[in-house]
Amino acid sequence: MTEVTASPASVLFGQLLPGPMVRMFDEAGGPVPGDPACPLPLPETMLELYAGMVTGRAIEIAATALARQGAMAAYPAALGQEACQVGAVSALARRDWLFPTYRDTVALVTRGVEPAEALAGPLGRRHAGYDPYAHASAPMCTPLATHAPHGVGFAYAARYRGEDTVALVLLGDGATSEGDFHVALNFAAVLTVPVVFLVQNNQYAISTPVRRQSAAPSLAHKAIGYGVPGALVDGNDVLAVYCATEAAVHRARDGGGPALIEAVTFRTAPHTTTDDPSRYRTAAEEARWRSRDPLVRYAAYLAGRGLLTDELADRLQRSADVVADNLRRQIDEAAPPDPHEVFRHVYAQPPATLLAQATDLELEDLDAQPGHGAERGAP
Ligand SMILES: Cc1ncc(C[n+]2csc(CCOP(=O)(O)OP(=O)(O)O)c2C)c(N)n1
Ligand SMILES: [Mg+2]
Repeated sequence: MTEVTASPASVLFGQLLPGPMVRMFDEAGGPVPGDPACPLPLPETMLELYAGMVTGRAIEIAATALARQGAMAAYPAALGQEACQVGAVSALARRDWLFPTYRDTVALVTRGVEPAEALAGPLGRRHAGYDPYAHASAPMCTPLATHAPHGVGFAYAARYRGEDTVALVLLGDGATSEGDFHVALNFAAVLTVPVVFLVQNNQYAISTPVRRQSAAPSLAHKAIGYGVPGALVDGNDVLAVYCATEAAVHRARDGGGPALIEAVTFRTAPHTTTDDPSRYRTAAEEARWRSRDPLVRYAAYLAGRGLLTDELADRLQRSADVVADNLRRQIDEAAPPDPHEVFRHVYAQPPATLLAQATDLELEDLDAQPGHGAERGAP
């Protein structure tokens, strides 16, 4: 399976139209027929990818439970998408930059962000929660695709300064219908910007299935209109995602310009903890995708290659459980957020409307103190 004759970048991105879906192992974790698209990573890298997915899943389960217990208003879990996020981010160099969405907690944790910091947004805590510069990761973006032009501008600016930074922009299937996605692809292509767009096609944009989102043969096909090569990848095969992203990142760093990767996957969780997916998808569809669980498939693959024993799998699960326990403890023990924080670090000179709201909040604080409400004439 390690026999790769041409470079992965030329195989995957040598033409604009996506080729057949890239897979390094099949749905049972067995070998795929034909030539592999990429050489295999080192065994330790393959195990790191597995450990990252196990930890990612433990965090997503813990975060979902915390949301259901009221610690967050809602949580958009990426259960089922661990291979996409761990595989893509692991292909970056430290100096590269990640541009994540609200669903990319696992991607941020893979980048080294503390889980509790990565969850700051849904927890309603301080701004991004983490230091973007310390982790070369932009704040999570909730407006769909607005971070795509940011990623392009960032990578363009880095190249202008003589740095060889590549930006990885993560997007959802629904986000590919946004104007910003198209603007970003166009600028990136015309200016040969070192940016990789990775679409996690998890089949739904809230309740809208991808077939009602786009009439394109695949989302990777959208690239050709901009002169960008597209690749279709099995998003539940972590080695395929890793290999395609690594090839795209190298190509971008070498001056080859942007690429679009569509990673085909499924969110087994609801859109957020406030959503009821039984309203728009069937139990049969969910069961079909659960049988392609990226962790189960990869564990079978690694076991088949003699790299993962039951004992090692247990050990990795136990360390992931410790990470999830720490997350729960940190969130339980954290002081409540200071609501005044939202007014800080946004504007050098805050507009009058914001200043008025900040003053109202301070007056409310005063009212809450014994004796003050009466002085201001409050009932
Ligand atoms: C510009 C914009 N419009 C609408 C929304 C509301 N919204 C939040 S998530 C979402 C669906 C996004 O689907 P997709 O891009 O597939 O990402 P996924 O949630 O599946 O990861 C929508 C419409 C938004 N956040 N931003
Ligand atoms: Mg989606």
